[in-house]
Amino acid sequence: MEPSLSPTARLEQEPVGRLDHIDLITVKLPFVAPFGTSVYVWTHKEALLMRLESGGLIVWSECVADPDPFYFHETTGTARHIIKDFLLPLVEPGLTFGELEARFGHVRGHGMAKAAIENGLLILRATEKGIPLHELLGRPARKIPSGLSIGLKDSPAELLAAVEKAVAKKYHRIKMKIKKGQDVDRVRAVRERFPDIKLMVDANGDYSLADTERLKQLDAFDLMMIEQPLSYHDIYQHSLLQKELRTALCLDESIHSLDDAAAAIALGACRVINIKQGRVGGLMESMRIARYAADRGLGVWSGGMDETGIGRAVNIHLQTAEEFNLPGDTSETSIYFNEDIVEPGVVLDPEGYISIPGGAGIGVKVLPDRLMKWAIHMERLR
Ligand code: OSB
Ligand code: MG
Repeated sequence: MEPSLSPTARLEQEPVGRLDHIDLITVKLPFVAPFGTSVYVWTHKEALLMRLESGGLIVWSECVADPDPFYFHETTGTARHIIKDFLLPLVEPGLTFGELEARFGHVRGHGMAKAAIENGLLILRATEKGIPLHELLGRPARKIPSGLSIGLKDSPAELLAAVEKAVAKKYHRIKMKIKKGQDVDRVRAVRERFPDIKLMVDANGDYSLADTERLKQLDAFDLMMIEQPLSYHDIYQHSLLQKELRTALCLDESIHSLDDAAAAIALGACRVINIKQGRVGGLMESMRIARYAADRGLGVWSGGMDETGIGRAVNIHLQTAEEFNLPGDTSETSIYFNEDIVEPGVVLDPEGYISIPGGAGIGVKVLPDRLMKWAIHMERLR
């Protein structure tokens, strides 16, 4: 294939494999501790996993949707419905990934459902070729910087303790969740105690333009960025807010596609983009957004949905792309789970980096006993 093609253009020409069987398995894993945000407090990760079987190979992918529509409108329930009734019937061997994406384009939205299939088929393709996923994406291996997302805590003391642990682990940047009433004072407390750490905040859309003066107070703390301060649905108002703030804004919830990213950049609505591969419909659109945004001087990082080891591994492979120029929300498995469903888990090296799991595909193995222990639903689609 022509070496001049971009990695995504090359991927578009790869053939989609034959699917002998496809199963959806829902697991419900307890979190080590509740994860609090301005929109909800999660105590478990309920994940919709996809098992793809082809010519004796078995690979897995993960739909990043939650069972509830509190962070994003898609849920494990809507994803199951869209996958089963609309997307899977469009998957045929002999298609290229570009053609598959075009077919999926007929279904409006539902990026998390689309991503589960597209990523699964890309992982299958890499596994068939005997290469790691990042190599199929056209990227050499590199050590991935780590980042932690610290949920809302009951007290400043608990927050400081969590930050202290993360600093000791050498996380490359620390994000703390904020919400109205748990913002300026909390950030000040962390900043006073840790003057030099790379720190950012995520509001998950808790504020409105009426809170501009309050948000301006955050300019005093040398934050890397403020993630999604305004509505989950907004781009324009963020562009007005960005003009009032010195601190960079980062969009998460509002960005569902390359077109959204282009609109946000054209409007000056953010200086950083959090790319969640599920939220934007999969790895190929993620790479397009990353290229587009990095070429225009934006910060780009890979977000997380507190995934099991399957989705976590996908995010790690994606971040081999050099357009991901900031540490993302990729933390150690043990931050969320005592018992994950895969091996090996994610661990940080002494400098806080994450290494790419070796071997073909995503490089992690699903443990059948763990899967059975935590599964709450199973369904064969094909
Ligand atoms: O807003 O980035 C977010 C988790 C679930 C839903 C939304 C968000 C998050 C996180 C955690 O911040 C990211 C992670 O550690 O995977
Ligand atoms: Mg966020």
